[in-house]
Amino acid sequence: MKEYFTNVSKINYEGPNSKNAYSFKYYNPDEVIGGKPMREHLRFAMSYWHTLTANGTDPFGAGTMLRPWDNENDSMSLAKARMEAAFEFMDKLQIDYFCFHDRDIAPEGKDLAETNKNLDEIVAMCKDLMEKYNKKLLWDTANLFNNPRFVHGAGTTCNADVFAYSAAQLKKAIEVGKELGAENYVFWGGREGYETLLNTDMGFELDNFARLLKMAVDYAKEIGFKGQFLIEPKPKEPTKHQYDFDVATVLGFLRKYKLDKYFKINIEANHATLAGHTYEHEICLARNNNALGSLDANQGDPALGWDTDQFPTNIYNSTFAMYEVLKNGGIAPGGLNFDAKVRRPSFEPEDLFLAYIAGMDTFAKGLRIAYKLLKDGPIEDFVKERYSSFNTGIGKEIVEGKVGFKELEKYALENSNIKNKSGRQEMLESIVNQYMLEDK
Ligand code: XUL
Ligand code: CO
Repeated sequence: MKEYFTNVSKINYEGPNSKNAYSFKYYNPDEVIGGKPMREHLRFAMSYWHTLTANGTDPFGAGTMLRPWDNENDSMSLAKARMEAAFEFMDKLQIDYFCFHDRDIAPEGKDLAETNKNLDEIVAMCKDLMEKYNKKLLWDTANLFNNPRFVHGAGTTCNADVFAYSAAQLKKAIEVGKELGAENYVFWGGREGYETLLNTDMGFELDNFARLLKMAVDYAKEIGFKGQFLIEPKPKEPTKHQYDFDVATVLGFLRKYKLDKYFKINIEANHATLAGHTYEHEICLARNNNALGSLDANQGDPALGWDTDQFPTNIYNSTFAMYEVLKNGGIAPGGLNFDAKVRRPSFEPEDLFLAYIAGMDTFAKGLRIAYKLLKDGPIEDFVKERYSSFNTGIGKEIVEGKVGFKELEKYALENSNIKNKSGRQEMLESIVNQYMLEDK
């Protein structure tokens, strides 16, 4: 098979003292941490769209990316070249999983039938390559946002014909997931939201969205698709009000429509910050509701405030994210998908490798620090002690449901000399720093 990335060979672990940019400093895939190899803790995935399909266009200018498949001029040859390159890329970077939208991997044809035919041809090729390279599909999804037909939404459109088209596209994408053994299936509601209530029946749109998801659940059951369904929240962009705003909103929606037992959540860092949360807040909330499904790893830029999808390089953020993942007992069958793109001026093919190395090392380092922090337990011990008033006496009776307002009033009247303890936030932050800086 043709080699695409001729300037880069396999990326190996060389440790923190290596000066070789094309090596891992912290990610050592088979190194065991807490009884599990790093690759199983992290379950890294390549995002097909940012890595193979994107060309660096922005609202102000044309694409800048130089790619080894640029000379392919018909759309199917281009799709095939990208698919071959994708596996070479994952192989060289030791990435075990990948994720795609249906339209990332194969071009649309003149109608849905031809589009599906294109997809079938590429999926067959993908399946062979997955076997050859021993790579797995973390999740697939349907792109229900790019084509102009989705201008008013897909599941939340005002046009029944578009709803039907969306259902058909979704049906096919679930079949593709089954064919390739996808471990999850993601719903990111690209156009599921609205701009103004002046033309929108919000209640009806949400009912319809639930109808579409219910059909997906029924169809998955019918064909025996076993992957976990996931919803990926995002508060805004492209619409002003995205219906799947954040984890809390999605949980409320799923419960209202009795879909909560079929769906978990795919949490993206940049979407969390756009919603005014931290990544770890969203992960913790999902974890506490048994709804943590998978993670899209990236970061935004606080000075910009939109979905910049940058490669994650902030070790505080990756540490806190991995701390939550470890507390969840791991992320499987989810994983860590780099929903991240190189900056427009990082236009050489080598930049793709350097960006993934940066992201993978950032999360590997985060995992190492989080593991030690959790194992030694200074934070956990502090938090446990902070709530210790609920372990005995009146606190225990509250937790056990043995007292109500009257008993508590009696207790409060007799114990009005209340003493609180400090929250010690600065001390705790300095403990985290100590673990960050001392970890080798
Ligand atoms: C968009 C986004 C998507 C989803 C998959 O902001 O995050 O790429 O991850 O559709
Ligand atoms: Co995403």
